[in-house]
Amino acid sequence: MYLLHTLPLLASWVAYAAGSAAMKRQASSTSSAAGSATTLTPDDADTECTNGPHSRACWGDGFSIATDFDQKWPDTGKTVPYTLDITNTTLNPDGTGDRLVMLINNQYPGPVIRAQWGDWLEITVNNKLPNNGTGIHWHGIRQFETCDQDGVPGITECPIAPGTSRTYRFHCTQFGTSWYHSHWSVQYGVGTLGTLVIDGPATDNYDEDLGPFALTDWYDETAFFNNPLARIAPPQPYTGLVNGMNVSPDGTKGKYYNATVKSAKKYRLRLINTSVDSAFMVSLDNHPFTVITSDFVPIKPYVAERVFIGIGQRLDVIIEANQTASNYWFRADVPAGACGSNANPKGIRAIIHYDNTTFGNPTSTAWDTTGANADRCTDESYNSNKLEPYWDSFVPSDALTANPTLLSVQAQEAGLTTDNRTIFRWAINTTSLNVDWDKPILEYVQEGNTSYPAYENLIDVPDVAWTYWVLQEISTPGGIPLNIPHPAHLHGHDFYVLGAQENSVYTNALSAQLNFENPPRRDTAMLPAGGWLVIAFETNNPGAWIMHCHIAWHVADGLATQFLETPDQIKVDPSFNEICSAWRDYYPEHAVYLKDDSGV
Ligand SMILES: *C1O[C@H](CO)[C@@H](O)[C@H](O)[C@H]1NC(C)=O
Ligand SMILES: *[C@@H]1O[C@H](CO)[C@@H](O)[C@H](O)[C@H]1NC(C)=O
Ligand SMILES: *[C@@H]1O[C@H](CO)[C@@H](O)[C@H](O)[C@H]1NC(C)=O
Ligand SMILES: *[C@@H]1O[C@H](CO)[C@@H](O)[C@H](O)[C@H]1NC(C)=O
Ligand SMILES: *[C@@H]1O[C@H](CO)[C@@H](O)[C@H](O)[C@H]1NC(C)=O
Ligand SMILES: *[C@@H]1O[C@H](CO)[C@@H](O)[C@H](O)[C@H]1NC(C)=O
Ligand SMILES: *[C@@H]1O[C@H](CO)[C@@H](O)[C@H](O)[C@H]1NC(C)=O
Ligand SMILES: *[C@@H]1O[C@H](CO)[C@@H](O)[C@H](O)[C@H]1NC(C)=O
Ligand SMILES: *[C@@H]1O[C@H](CO)[C@@H](O)[C@H](O)[C@H]1NC(C)=O
Ligand SMILES: [Cu+2]
Repeated sequence: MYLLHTLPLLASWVAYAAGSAAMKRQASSTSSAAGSATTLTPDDADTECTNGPHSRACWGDGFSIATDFDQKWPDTGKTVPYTLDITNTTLNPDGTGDRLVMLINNQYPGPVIRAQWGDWLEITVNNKLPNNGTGIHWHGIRQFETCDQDGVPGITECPIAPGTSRTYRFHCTQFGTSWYHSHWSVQYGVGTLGTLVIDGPATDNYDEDLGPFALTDWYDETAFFNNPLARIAPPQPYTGLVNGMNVSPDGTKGKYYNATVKSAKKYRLRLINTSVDSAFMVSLDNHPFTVITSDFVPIKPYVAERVFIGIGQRLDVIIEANQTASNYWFRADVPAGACGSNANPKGIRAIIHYDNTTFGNPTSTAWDTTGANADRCTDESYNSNKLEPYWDSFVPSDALTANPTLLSVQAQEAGLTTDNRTIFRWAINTTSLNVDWDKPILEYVQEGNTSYPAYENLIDVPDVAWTYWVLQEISTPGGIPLNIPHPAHLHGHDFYVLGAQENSVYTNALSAQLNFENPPRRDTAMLPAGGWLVIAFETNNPGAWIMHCHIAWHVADGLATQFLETPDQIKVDPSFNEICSAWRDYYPEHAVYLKDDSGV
C-alpha cells in the first residue's frame, strides 16, 4: 500500500527537526500509482529499518525516502573535510595532445566529494592559479540559510584571489548526485569541476553503486579562447569524455572509461552532464535504465532505454546485469540539431564489462533510436508520468490562476565584427547580467544599500510566498532571431516545472495546460527552443540566488537574473570581508588579464 499521499504531515504546519521556521506544506488529495519499491511513510516506525540492497528506501533515525528534504533533514553533527587545490596545468585525456586546463587536485574530473545525508561539508579551496580568480559553486545544493557559501563570484562572494584560500561550509540537507564547478567566468570549461555524492535513501533497490558518470564535451581550445568566438558562432567540440576518458576520434589513442559488473546484480549509475555546450542522449546497450532521480529529487521509478540529460542536469539510473556476460557500450550521444554537436565520428563512449568475461571493445548493438528513443533536445517528457517526484506535493494554482511574471530570453545585438558578422549577447528582460566581482550583492545586503545597478538584473521577491515565472524565448522586439533551447538553472531552490512548450508564446489562456499536481521538481530544466517554460518556487531561503542558462557561453554573455529573497535575514560569514579585501588587493592592479564577460 502506498500511504504517502494521505499523510497528515504534508497537509499541516509542522515543526522541523532542523530548527528552521515552520512552513506550510500543500498536499494533494489525489493518489497515483506508486511504481515504487517502497511503502514508507514519513517518520513512521518503519523508518528505523536499515538501508541495504533490498531496502534502499530506509535510512534511519526517523528519516527515509518518504522524508521530503525541503521540509526536514537529519543533522549528524559530523563534518567531512576536503581540500581542493586548483592549479594551472595541462591534460591530454585522449592522447591527441596537451591542452591548458585548470584542474582540481591535478585530476579531471576533480575528486568525488562524498558525504552522508545530514553531514556538514567543509571544503577548503586553495587558488594556486597564477592569473585567475576562482569561486566554487556546489550545484543543486540548497544552501538553506547559507547563501554566502553558494560560491558565485560577484553575487555571493568576491572571487578567491590567486595565492589565497577560502573554506566553504554547508549542511547536506539533500541527498543524491551532483557536481561542483567554478562559477568564475567560463573557468569550469577548462576542467575546474568535480562530482558530488550525498548518500541517502532511494526509490528503488540496487546492489552496488557504480558512482558518477560525468559526461562532457571537450574542445581543442580553452573556454577562455572559445568564449568570444561563441558570441558569433559556437565552436564545435572535437570530442567528449566520460569521467575524463575517451578514445581519440581516429581510434588510435586514449582509453574508454570502464566499469565492471557481476551477473544478476543491480547497479546504480549517477549520470551528470558537466558540458559547456552539449546535451546528451545516454544509453547502455541491452540494459534499460530504471530512472530514480532527476537532479537531487527522488522520483517514482520509470524505465527508459535512452534518456536526455541537459547541461547541469543529473539522472540516477539502475541497471540490472541480466544479459549474456560480455562487454557493452555505454553511449552518450549528442542529439543532432540545436543542442550542440560533436565532431568525433566514434562517439562518446565507455564500456560496461561483466566480470567473468575477457575485457575488450564491445560488439553490442545500440538501442533503436526511433519513437520514445528518438533524439531530442527537451527534457524527459513532462506530460507523461516520468520525472514525477516521489513525494507528493502540489503547487497552489488559485493565487495566480497562472499569471506568472514574464522573463523574456533573447539574443541581442552587441556590435559587428570587422567582416560585418553580428556579435550578440544574451539577455533576460533585455538586460544582460554583469556582476561586479569586487562588489557582490551580499555586500549591498550587509550595507543595507538597495541601489543595485540595473546590470545586476536583480528581482526583489516577496517573503515566504509562492512565485511563478514564465521564461519565454523571443526574438522581437529588439532581439535577433536565434531560437535555441537553454538549460535554466536556479540556485538556492528546487523549482517546480509546471509546463513547457517549444515554438510557442505563453498566454494566460494556456494556464489550463499547466500541471500543479505533483509536477516535476528539479534545479535545472530545459527552456525549449522558441518556446516557454513555466516554473514556480516558494521563497523560503534567504539569499541572492542566481538563475541562469547553464550553457557556459550564454551565462558568460549575460543570460541570467537573480532573485533577492528576505535580505534582512541573510547571514554572512565574517570571512566574507577578508576575502573581498584580498581580491581588491589583487584586482585590477595586479591582474594580468581583465574581466571580459559577465563574470559568472
Ligand atoms: C548539458 O547539456 C546542455 C544541453 O542542454 C548543455 O547546454 C549544458 O551546458 C550541459 N552541461 C551541463 C553541465 O549541464
Ligand atoms: C599555465 O599553464 C600553461 C600550460 O602548462 C603554460 O603554458 C602557462 O605558461 C602557465 N601559465 C603560468 C602563468 O604559469
Ligand atoms: C578499467 O578501469 C579500471 C579502473 O576502474 C582500470 O584500472 C583498468 O585499467 C581499466 N581497464 C581497461 C582495460 O581499460
Ligand atoms: C558468468 O557468470 C554468470 C553468473 O554466474 C553465468 O551465468 C555465465 O554463464 C558466466 N559467463 C561466462 C562467460 O563465464
Ligand atoms: C533484465 O532486467 C530488465 C530490468 O532492468 C528487465 O526489464 C528485463 O526484462 C530483464 N531481462 C531478462 C532477460 O531478464
Ligand atoms: C560592413 O558594412 C558596412 C556598412 O554596410 C560597409 O560599408 C562595409 O563595407 C562592410 N564591410 C565588409 C567587410 O563587408
Ligand atoms: C519583464 O518584462 C515584462 C514585459 O515588460 C514585464 O511584464 C515583467 O514584469 C518583467 N519582469 C520583471 C521581473 O520585472
Ligand atoms: C550603494 O552602492 C553604490 C554602488 O556601489 C554606491 O555608488 C553607493 O554609494 C552606495 N550607497 C550607499 C548609501 O552606500
Ligand atoms: C584566466 O586565465 C586564462 C588562461 O591564462 C586567460 O586566458 C584569461 O584571460 C584569464 N581571465 C582572467 C579574467 O583573468
Ligand atoms: Cu542558453
